[in-house]
Parts: sequence; C-alpha cells; structure tokens
Amino acid sequence: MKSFVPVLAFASTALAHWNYDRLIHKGEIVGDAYEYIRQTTNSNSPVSDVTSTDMRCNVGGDNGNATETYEVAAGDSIGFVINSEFGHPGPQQVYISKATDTAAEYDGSGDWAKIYAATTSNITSDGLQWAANGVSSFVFDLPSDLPAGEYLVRAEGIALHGASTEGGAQFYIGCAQVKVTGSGSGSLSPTVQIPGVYTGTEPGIEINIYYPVPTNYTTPGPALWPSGTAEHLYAPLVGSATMF
Ligand SMILES: *[C@@H]1O[C@H](CO)[C@@H](O)[C@H](O)[C@H]1NC(C)=O
Ligand SMILES: *[C@@H]1O[C@H](CO)[C@@H](O)[C@H](O)[C@H]1NC(C)=O
Ligand SMILES: *[C@@H]1O[C@H](CO)[C@@H](O)[C@H](O)[C@H]1NC(C)=O
Ligand SMILES: [Cu+2]
Repeated sequence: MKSFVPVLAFASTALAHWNYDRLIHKGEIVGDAYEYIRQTTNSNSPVSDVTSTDMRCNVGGDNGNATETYEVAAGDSIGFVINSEFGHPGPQQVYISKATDTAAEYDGSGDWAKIYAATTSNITSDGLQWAANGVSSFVFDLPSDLPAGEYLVRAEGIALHGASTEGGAQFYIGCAQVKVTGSGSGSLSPTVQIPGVYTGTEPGIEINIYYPVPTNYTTPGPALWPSGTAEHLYAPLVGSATMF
C-alpha cells in the first residue's frame, strides 16, 4: 500500500499563523490593531478544542475591556484584515451575536448566526483551491435586516492542513465589537451556540485535504443568514499583504 505524506501537513511554523487585528468599513481600514477587535492572549496560536469557550472569541477574548466598539449601519460592507497572510488552507467564516447589554461586556454565550463563508474558489484535479489563499483580508455585507444594537462579529479561519484526524483542525478567531444602527427587523436564524456548533468530526473539519484528493467540500456550521445567501467563492483583497 502506497502511503502519502504531504510535507505541508507537518509545517506547523508560527509564521503561517495569523490574528484578525483590524476592521474594514466601506473598503477602508478603520482604527489601529486591536482597537475594535479583541486581542488574544495566546499570541497567534490557534484553538483546536471545539468544546472550549475559547472558540467564541479566542483565548483571553471573553471580554472587551481593552476594545472599542465601532458604529456601522445594517447592510454596510465591513471586513477583517489580518496581521500576516492566511498561511494555511481552509475556509473563512463570519458569525454574529447580539450583545445582551454592550458589546464590550458580552462574553458570546448567546445565540450566533453565520453571515459569511469564503470557501473554495475552485476544485481541480489538484484538490480544493481556497478563496483566501495568500490574501490578508476579506469583506462582506452585514445583513440589511440586522436589528440595531451592539454585536460581536466573529471571524473564523479554519486551517485544514493537519485535519485528517479529529482535533487536527486549527481555528483562528477574532471578535470585532460593532454597534449597528438602522431599523432592521430581521431575526438571526438559524442560530447556534459556541461552543456546540461543531462536533469536530463533521466532513468540513475532519478531512484529509491531500489524499485522496477531495472533489467536494462542505462548510461546517449552520446555513447562512439571511437564508438563501450564497457562500462567497472569492475573498476580495483590500490592498496587498505587504501594505499593512
Ligand atoms: C473585564 O470585563 C469583565 C466583563 O465586563 C469584568 O467582569 C471584569 O471585571 C473586567 N476586568 C478588568 C480587569 O477590568
Ligand atoms: C477551475 O479549474 C479548472 C481546471 O483547472 C479550470 O479549467 C477553470 O478555468 C477553473 N475555474 C476558475 C473559475 O478558476
Ligand atoms: C463529499 O461528498 C461525499 C459524498 O456525498 C461525502 O460523503 C463527504 O462527506 C463529502 N466531503 C466533504 C468534505 O464535504
Ligand atoms: Cu500552523
């Protein structure tokens, strides 16, 4: 029996890691690093235990004591910039949760809906081609029906290079704090709890992306809100990796 040992599966260098550190609003980067995004106390290490509360807003991200809240309108284009490049293969997703009081005080223990997913830009005989490969940012529109209030907006990049066994996927996470204005009257749906949203063994998380070469990919987690929203095949790049 032939065995296949991809070199990349063992490239665990922290150089390939990233932190979501700045917010984009209407195509422009707003604020300094960690002004509107909670800073992890875990350097740039990923979370790998899907049952941990660290899955909400990363290690040390359970409160916003050191983070400001940025005002946006429902329907606005916002996005995330990272402090390096997405150096590992996998999808990028965004979940939102309404704060019970202020975003700064909110620990993320309530309901979350998924509003964005950037997955594969193509699937070829070489396998899954990831939309976010080599870029350093992505943007998306907040749902126009989003009710006014303060929210956590959680970016999640799932690194799948070592994901062929349970617990091998790496979760890179950053929570922005936003105050949404407007008269949106939608209700977030379907909603999930974090942790709880993932078992760690679903096909989008426990997957060998090298062999046999996958011919399909199923994003983990709930359907997107609003319902009918398509997953985005491309992650638009704002500027270039070296500009920031
Ligand atoms: C940080 O925020 C939490 C929740 O709002 C609060 O309970 C805690 O006392 C704060 N810690 C510091 C050091 O300010
Ligand atoms: C996807 O890959 C196939 C095979 O390499 C190629 O022919 C096609 O143009 C690609 N499509 C896109 C959208 O890049
Ligand atoms: C790909 O499709 C097969 C057959 O439907 C399914 O068993 C498998 O879980 C899928 N893989 C992924 C990563 O979605
Ligand atoms: Cu790594």
